[in-house]
Amino acid sequence: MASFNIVMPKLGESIQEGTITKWFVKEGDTIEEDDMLFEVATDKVDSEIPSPVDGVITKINYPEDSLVAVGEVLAVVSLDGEVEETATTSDAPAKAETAEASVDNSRKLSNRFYSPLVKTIAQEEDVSFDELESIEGSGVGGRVQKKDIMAYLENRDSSAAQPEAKKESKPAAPAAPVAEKKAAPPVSVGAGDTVVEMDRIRKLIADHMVMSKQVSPHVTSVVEADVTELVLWRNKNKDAFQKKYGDKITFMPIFTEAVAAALAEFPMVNSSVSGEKIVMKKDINVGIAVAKPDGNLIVPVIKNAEQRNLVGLTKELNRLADAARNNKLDPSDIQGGTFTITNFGSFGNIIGTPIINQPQVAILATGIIEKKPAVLETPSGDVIAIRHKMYLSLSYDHRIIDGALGGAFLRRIADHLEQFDTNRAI
Ligand code: CO6
Repeated sequence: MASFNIVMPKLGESIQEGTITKWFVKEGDTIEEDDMLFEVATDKVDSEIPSPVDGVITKINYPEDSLVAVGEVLAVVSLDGEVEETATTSDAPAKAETAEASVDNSRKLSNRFYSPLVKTIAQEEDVSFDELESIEGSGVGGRVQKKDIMAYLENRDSSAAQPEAKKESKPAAPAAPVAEKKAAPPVSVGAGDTVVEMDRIRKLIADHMVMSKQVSPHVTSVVEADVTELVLWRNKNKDAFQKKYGDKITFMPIFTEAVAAALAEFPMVNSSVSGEKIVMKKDINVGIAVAKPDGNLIVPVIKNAEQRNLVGLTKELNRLADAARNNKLDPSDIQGGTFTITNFGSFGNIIGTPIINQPQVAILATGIIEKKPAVLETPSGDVIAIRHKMYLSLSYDHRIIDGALGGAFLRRIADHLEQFDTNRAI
């Protein structure tokens, strides 16, 4: 009897485990490919996971509410529907094969599902396991679909003359081990104090913040930008923009546009550290910190931000912010970020020192835009004028970004904002 292992998928770059919050199937159920199997909650997002195969569920290894590591076998599906035999045959586990094993027997574990169709195409086209793992999936939970592997093959064929490109797509060496977490001092609880249990997301955010500070030596630089022109432009155009495109334009899309342009000019900032190597990312994927109504924080990602115009950035930001606030984000919406912006100007703050969103190497905080008296140099001498100003703070990883680079990159973002083209048509 052929069987298939359903494993805990990896739903994000830094996610190592997930909680099964709901099973939609039980042992003995017949399922078809793409039927929903279970719901998993991670530190970033809740997601429903579909079946990559047809068959019968013969075994469920973990009950609801179990916290399970990525790659663990959650359930076994009999591919030929022999329910009784599977349940009673003692050698069934020995025959079980994972999708990955049939692609490359040297790799026993994968964090992703591959449907039999995708596996067959991979085998026929001689796609290695590492290559398969590097393909970005457009299906639910980032699953690689037929169209994804076909697009990959088309691309691979056209770049066959460049073997280096393929070499570079292999995953880099794992990051160096992180120093052990220090024990926090004991806290005394007095009469009248209230003790609140952290929820799951809060615990995970807390762990990630500590991890980031342990991994990266943070430094923060600050610049002030005179954004009067862009404020006037936005105020003049915001109603017409909403009428024309059906979306409200705030300052965030303009900040994102400036950041994406600066990242294209300073590719070292758009990177990750892997052991003793620096992985400079091809794509410029800008994460936006969104404050959720439950008090937690999530960072959906605007993919290929440098390729989008202001309308595209506005629409994508509004879609992501809305989905984030309503728990409707897809796992792919929070994956692949290469840089993050946190706009604490939203709640009136001026300057801050944000914590890097690992495994990225820098994060920008945008403060509130305020009217201020400023000295302007004019042909007839200095004058004091009322200008719209804001602070931009950049925290960066001093392992690979020194003050000169971090400072120049930050100044470039400010320059882009100050030089905003006020004649831009909407
Ligand atoms: N200056 C002036 N006015 C602003 C600013 C700034 N920086 N930011 C927003 N706004 C205005 C904005 O233009 C809207 O005004 P109108 O268009 O005139 O109505 C209004 O404030 C509301 O904007 P909103 O926040 O709804 O939309 P925006 O597109 O600007 O931001 C968002 C989208 C998803 C980023 C935002 O809603 C949000 O969630 N912000 C909080 C992000 C957050 O919590 N970050 C973590 C901070 S903690 O980083 C941290 C350093 C440590 C402490």
